Amino acid sequence: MKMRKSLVLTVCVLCLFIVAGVLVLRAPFAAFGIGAAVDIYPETLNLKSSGTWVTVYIELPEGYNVSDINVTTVFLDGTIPADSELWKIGDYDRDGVSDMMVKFDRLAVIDYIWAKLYRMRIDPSSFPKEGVIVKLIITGSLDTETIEGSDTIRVIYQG
Ligand SMILES: [Ca+2]
Ligand SMILES: [Ca+2]
Repeated sequence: MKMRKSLVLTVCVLCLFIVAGVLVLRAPFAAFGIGAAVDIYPETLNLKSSGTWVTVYIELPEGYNVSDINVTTVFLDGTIPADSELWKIGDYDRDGVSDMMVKFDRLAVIDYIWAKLYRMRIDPSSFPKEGVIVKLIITGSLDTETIEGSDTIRVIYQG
């Protein structure tokens, strides 16, 4: 009887360790999300441009399907939502890996980038001729997991 009690206790303690271990191992992945490959166009964005969209292509690692991305969860820098209608699954770079194309309102992106630049003390009067490299983060969700990826573009102020 005593043996059995200690056996039950040992099993319980082991289970606790396993549960704790799984939680610890899972945490970093949950925090950062699935690493997505992100390509943002135009690669050089003129802040004076009058184009309608900023286009982003998202690829996921093997084992994940871009069609599972819920477009209403896709945001640029956690601030600007992707257009909920204008998305498409394809293979824009013809590498055999499916990608999801999403579009962001270009004026909203430009406004957001200006706010970012002002924080860097860059304004229209002090804009560097060669432009400024800006990193943008794209996030979104599959059913239960989050995805995250980033790309850099060059912003210029010309014309
Ligand atoms: Ca790129
Ligand atoms: Ca592709």
